[in-house]
Formats: sequence, C-alpha cells, structure tokens
Amino acid sequence: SDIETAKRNAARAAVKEHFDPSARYVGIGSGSTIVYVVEAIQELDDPRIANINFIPTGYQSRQMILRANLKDLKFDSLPAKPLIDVAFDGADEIDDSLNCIKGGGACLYQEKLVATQARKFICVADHRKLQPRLLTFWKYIPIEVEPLATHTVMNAILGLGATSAVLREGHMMKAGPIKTDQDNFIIDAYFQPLLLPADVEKSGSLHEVQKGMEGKGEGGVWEVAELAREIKAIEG
Ligand code: DER
Repeated sequence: SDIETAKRNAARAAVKEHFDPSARYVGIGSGSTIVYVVEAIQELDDPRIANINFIPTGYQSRQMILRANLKDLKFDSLPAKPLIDVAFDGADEIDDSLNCIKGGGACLYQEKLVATQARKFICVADHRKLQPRLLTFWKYIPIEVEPLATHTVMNAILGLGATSAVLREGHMMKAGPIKTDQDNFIIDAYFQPLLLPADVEKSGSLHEVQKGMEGKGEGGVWEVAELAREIKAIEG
C-alpha cells in the first residue's frame, strides 16, 4: 500500500542519513514503521554491523533485532557512559516543533528510557503523522500507569479537562485491560487538538484561551508544553 511504501521510504532515508555502521550502541523503537528501519540496516550488508549493540524498547523490538540476526543488548546492560549513538523510533503524531505523541503501541516507557540515553533521536514516520498541531490525526495521549493507581490517574486526567480517559482493553485480542512490557496498564486520554504557542500569544495567555473555551463542552484546551508538564506531574 502507499502507506507502507511511505513508511519504507522514510525508514530508508533515515538509515541512509543517520545510521553509522561503526556505531557502538543503536536504539531500536517499536511499532510497524521501525520494522523498515531494521530492514534497511540489514540491506546495508556491512560487516561492521555485527559489532553494534542494538538496544530494544520492548518485546516486539527485541524480537525484531533477534530475527534480523543483530546483537541485542538489554537497556540495563548499557555502560553508564558512553550514551547510545542514535535511537530510531516511530511516533503516532509529530508537530512542526518535533513534539511527538507516542504510545500507540504501548511501548512508550522503554522507548522513553532509550530516547533519554541517546545522543540523537530519529523519529521515522510517514506523511500522516506530521500535523500542524497535535491531536489532529491522532486523537489521544497514551499514559502508562501502575494498575493500582489507575483510578487516581484517570481522575487526575479528567481533572485536567480531558474529554475522556479510557483504560486500553485488549478487545478481540485479549479480554480485559492490556498489560505493557512493564506489566502496567495504559490510559488513553482524549483532549481537544493542542494549542500552539502562537494561539496562546494571540489570546494573551493559556488561561484566557481556556476561559474562552469553558462552557462550550470543549473539554480541556492545552498548549503542548503545559499539558506535558501537567501529565509529568501526575505520572510523578
Ligand atoms: O508506541 C509508539 O510510540 C510507537 O512508536 C508507535 O506508536 C508507532 O507506530 P507505527 O510506526 O506503527 O505507526
């Protein structure tokens, strides 16, 4: 399909531009686009690749690395220094400032771990993902939560004005909530499309914008960085 072709082209371009066969540590993300990144690395057919440690971001990522006969290294086996040379990963949506929504594949915890320890984070995505403001194409923000804290976090998210907060279920694939690779739950938090700094500047302040939206049943309106800070505070 043209989406799969777009994913493959993005992956090949990312590997061509940012993959160095003499690297020592390379992070491999999760999802369907990253499959083409591993494929493009294999296609290089460069003997130096055998010496690279590939750091997975979950079970799917590790299976991909092993199936490609690449060397995998668990995140907690990384020496304190040096950092991961480059981490390749997908995203659910990206804005012009490269803010990303991640977690569609419920792998966001290890993806974030690897990304924080990488010198360079390369987000590989087809054209659908790049949007002027987040929550346009992708409709919710995945949040990983300890099962015990589910209702507390759900209430806190709704307190931020989310239009809804849904515990991610397995549906046909599994009765009841899905578990992440860390044995946690995922809450999918739905918000209105996020504001851009320009929206806030025009209205004077985020508070003015929110006041303006109150009572319109629009749910919470947030600027990206503000909402990220609020969610980080909830995640603790
Ligand atoms: O969970 C994530 O953030 C993944 O990177 C994922 O959502 C991207 O998935 P895709 O490449 O299949 O769109």
